[in-house]
Amino acid sequence: SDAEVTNQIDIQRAKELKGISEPLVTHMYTADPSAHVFNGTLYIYPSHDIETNEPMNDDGDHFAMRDYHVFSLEQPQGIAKDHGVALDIADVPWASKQMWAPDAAEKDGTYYLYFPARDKAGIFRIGVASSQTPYGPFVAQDDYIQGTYSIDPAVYNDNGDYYLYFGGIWGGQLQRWHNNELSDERYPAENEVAIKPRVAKLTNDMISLAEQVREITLLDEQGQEILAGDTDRRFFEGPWLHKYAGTYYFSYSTGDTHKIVYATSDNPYGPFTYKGVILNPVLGWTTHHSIAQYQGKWYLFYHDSSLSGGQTHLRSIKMTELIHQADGTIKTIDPYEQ
Ligand code: FUB
Repeated sequence: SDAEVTNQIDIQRAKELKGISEPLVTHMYTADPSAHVFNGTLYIYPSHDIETNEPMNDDGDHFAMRDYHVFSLEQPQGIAKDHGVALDIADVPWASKQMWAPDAAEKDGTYYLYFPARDKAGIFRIGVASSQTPYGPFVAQDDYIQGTYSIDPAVYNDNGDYYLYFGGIWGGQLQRWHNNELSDERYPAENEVAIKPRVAKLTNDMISLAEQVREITLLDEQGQEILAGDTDRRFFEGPWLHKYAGTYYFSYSTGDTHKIVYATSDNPYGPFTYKGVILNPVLGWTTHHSIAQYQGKWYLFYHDSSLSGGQTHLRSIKMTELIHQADGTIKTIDPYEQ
C-alpha cells in the first residue's frame, strides 16, 4: 500500500535529513499537536502514539492509541512538561479503540477535551471530556456528541462563539457520510467536487452541537470548487482554524500528497479560497498541525517520524515559527534544512 511504500522510503531518508526543529517530547511518541495558550502558558494536546501489532493499512489500523497526555511549555521550544494521563480509553464508556487527534477549548474556567474514537460499532465519533485544569484529568461524557462523526476535531473560539471543525477521509470515514447520514462508502469521481470538511457551532455548555453539521466549501483561485482529483489541494484530514488580521484561515492536511495547505475567508463557515502550502512533506505518511500565537509570535505545531527512524505510526511533536507575510499569505515552511 501507499502507507508501506512511503514508510520504507522514509526510513532511509530519516538517517539523512536534519530537521529545522527538535522533538518537544522524547520520552514517548506524540503526534497531531493542538496548541493553545491558557493563562499565559502554552499547552499542547497531542495524540499518544504507541507500538502496535495491528496491520499497517490505508485505514490507519496501526494508529491504535489508547490515552492522552497534555504537555505545557513556559517558553517556545522549551522543555515540554508531561502532566501524565489526561484521559484513558478505559474511562470513555462509548469508545472502543483508536483515540486519534484531539483538541481543547476553555470556557468560563472549565477546560474541554474533544477527541475522536471508534464507537462500539466501529464508527468514528467525536467525544468531549471536561476538567477544572487545562491538563486534566478530564472526565468524559457517557456518550459521544450526538450528530458528530469522523475524526480530527478542532474547536475555534470566535469571541465566545465556539465552532467545531472536523473530518477526515479514508480511515477517517468521511466518505461514508452523506447529508449527515451514515451510508455506503462513496468517493466522488476525480472530476467531481471533493469530499468536504465539516463544521457546527457548539452549544453554550460546550458538550452538544447547536446546529446541523454543515459542509465547508473550498474554492480554487478561479472560484471553482476543488475537485476530488486535485489531490495536491483537496481536503484529506486535520482541519484547523485561526484568525489573522480579521481573516479566517482554514488549514488542513492533503493526506496522500503529504502537505499542510490553507485557504482563507471572511466567514468562519466559509467558503474558503485556496492560498498555498504551509508545510512541505515531513518524514512519515501523516502530517498534522495546529497554529497558535504565543508571546507575540505565531507558531506552527506539527509532527514527524524522525525520532523513530521513520516509523509512520511513531511520531514526535515539534514547533517552529510561522510567518504571515505583508500580503496576508503564509510563508511556506520546509521541515528539513537544505
Ligand atoms: O493520529 C491518527 C491520525 O493520523 C490523525 O487523526 C490524523 O490526522 C493523522 O495524523
